[in-house]
Amino acid sequence: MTFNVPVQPFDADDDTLRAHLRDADCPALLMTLAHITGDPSVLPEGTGAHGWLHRTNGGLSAEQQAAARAQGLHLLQRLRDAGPSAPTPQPDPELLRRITSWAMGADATDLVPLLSEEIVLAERDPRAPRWRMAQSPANEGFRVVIIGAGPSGLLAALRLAQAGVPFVVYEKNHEVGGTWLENRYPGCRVDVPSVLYSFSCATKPDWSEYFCRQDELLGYFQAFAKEFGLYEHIRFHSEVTSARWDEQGACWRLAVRTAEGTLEQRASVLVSAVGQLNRPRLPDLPGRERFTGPSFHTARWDDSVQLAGKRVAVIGTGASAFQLVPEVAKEARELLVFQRTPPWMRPSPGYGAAVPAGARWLSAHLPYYAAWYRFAQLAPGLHGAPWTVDRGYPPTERAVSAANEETRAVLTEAIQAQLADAPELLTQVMPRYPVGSKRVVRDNGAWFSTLKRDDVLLVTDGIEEITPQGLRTADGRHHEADVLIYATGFQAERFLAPMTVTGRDGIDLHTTWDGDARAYLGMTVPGFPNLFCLYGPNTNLVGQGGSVLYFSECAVRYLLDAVRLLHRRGMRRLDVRQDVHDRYNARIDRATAERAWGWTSVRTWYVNDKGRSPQNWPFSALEYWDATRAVDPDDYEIS
Ligand code: N01
Repeated sequence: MTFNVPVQPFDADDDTLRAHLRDADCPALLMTLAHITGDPSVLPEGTGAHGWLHRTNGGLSAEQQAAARAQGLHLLQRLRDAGPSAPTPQPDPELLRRITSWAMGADATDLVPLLSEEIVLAERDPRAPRWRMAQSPANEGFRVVIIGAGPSGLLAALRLAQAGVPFVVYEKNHEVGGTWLENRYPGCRVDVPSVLYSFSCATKPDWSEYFCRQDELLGYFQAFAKEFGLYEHIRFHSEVTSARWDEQGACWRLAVRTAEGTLEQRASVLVSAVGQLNRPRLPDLPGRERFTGPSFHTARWDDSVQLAGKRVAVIGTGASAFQLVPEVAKEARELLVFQRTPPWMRPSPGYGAAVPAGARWLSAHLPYYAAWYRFAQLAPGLHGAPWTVDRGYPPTERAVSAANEETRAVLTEAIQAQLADAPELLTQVMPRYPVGSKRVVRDNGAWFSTLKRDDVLLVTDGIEEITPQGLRTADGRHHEADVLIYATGFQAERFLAPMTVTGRDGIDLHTTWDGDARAYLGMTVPGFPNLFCLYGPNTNLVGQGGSVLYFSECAVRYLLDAVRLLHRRGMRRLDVRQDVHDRYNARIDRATAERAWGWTSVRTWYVNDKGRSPQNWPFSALEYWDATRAVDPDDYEIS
């Protein structure tokens, strides 16, 4: 796999170009046209608003789509005839503003700085560090340790390598990929568009599916590590079990468990890239140990267990179950699905679909098309999503605002349309809480067509106990099962577990957090100098449009700026000020109270036992980008 391939010259005839254009995403094509021709009047008025509920081809009429394709053909002909010398200018800020405002359906002046990093040719990497660490005696011995070679850890490794900062990555597994290595249950795939669930500095024009499968994504991260020479920096089978801050030495002292025993290591800066969603949560149900058949969690898939001919029970109806259940139903003799709270589902016809050849061709040959297509996926999250509570509405457990009610109506209609012939099922699956309170899952029709099968049963009575042969529900019924699969999620709130982290004056991170993790910008914690968390507290984006990887890009840029700051000032310790941290978290909590997940009483992994969300970012994706562009030295005690 090669990344960032420059757009390729082409000599295809007109019919071939027309065929490619039939597969174009028309909003992306129109934005590309406006950009390359410098003429935003090609964008049809009254269209283009990319709301949270993406419509296929932006809701453009058939005539508007045909016009876009016709103009696209002229542009392709011009580029073909001009050959490699065809000019492909960067858009100027005003052009960017006009195109982006069209896409957002509102003035998007605030997006221009971000977009000037996004709308670039594949071979450019505007987010790469523009400094290099000097090789000087003062820097001798400086090294960064990254814990984890999942997506965030790999990105941090690349950026440190680009800045010439010595680093090493410790990874407990045998390979890179993190959660995408560990989760390989049938049907596992990304439910964020592939073009967004990849790094802006490693674009891939030929994703095979709009939402690619686990193996393709794992292959992407492996290729990323290989292409950028990261493997040589990674120590596999190496688990950091503890980290202790050494004030005198201004460094972290680490214990790393390896096959050769526990090694002592030193880190000038410590980066936790251990993820949130990789410690399986098994439900606290009586009898769990007594089940006599095979049982396992989705993230610990047991290939040795044959499901064919078996009566299989799946507990849970979250994002993992949504992917798994349709696949298990194809194999098992009978399938029981235990649902506690039904999820809201978002119609996503492209989910599970192949990217047509023409669309891939355009990404590889039409300058900026891939960037504008990525922007079209990113756009809905950049200004937030319809889950902000409107106190005047007034909010109820049905909807928290008029926009939230509208979204509910669209999603309700989509569910009803699929279950017109199954009224009993409809009652069982209709959520009774505001959209956005829990993670909304992708719907391409597979979920309900599976639940409607004769050999599949949805059970909505609460599970009372697990028995040696199955599960007993609150109505007293016993449901026999040969195999039990826990699609019950992760201990997401246990950030950095099971590591022991000891900061200044011997304070313990987990005691400090007391089960309620907080950090400044999701990254730094007072009393724990030079420690940076990636995908840390309150960095989970609920508004669709961004991705975990987008947040990692922001956080890693901030990390690099912190390292640069230390070096520029000849300093060794960077400790976030308590008041800065507290003010920031108070702001997060105030905003959370005004979001559907902070307002509702429905149970979710977004909120911990203390009733607080240590998980979600309550603002727009744009705000995180803006907040992490550079370190403000005034936020830190630097010594
Ligand atoms: O876990 P979940 P997940 N009895 O916690 C149910 C990411 N992800 O693994 O809703 C009965 O969402 C529980 O019920 P309830 C993504 O961020 C990404 O599915 O609590 N049921 C729920 O239905 C996602 O949000 C991808 O009432 C019980 C389910 O188990 C996160 O991972 C793919 C129960 C757990 O759902 C977690 O998703 C997959 C009990 N005693 C996951 N206990 C991508 O594609 C729990 N449940 C990127």
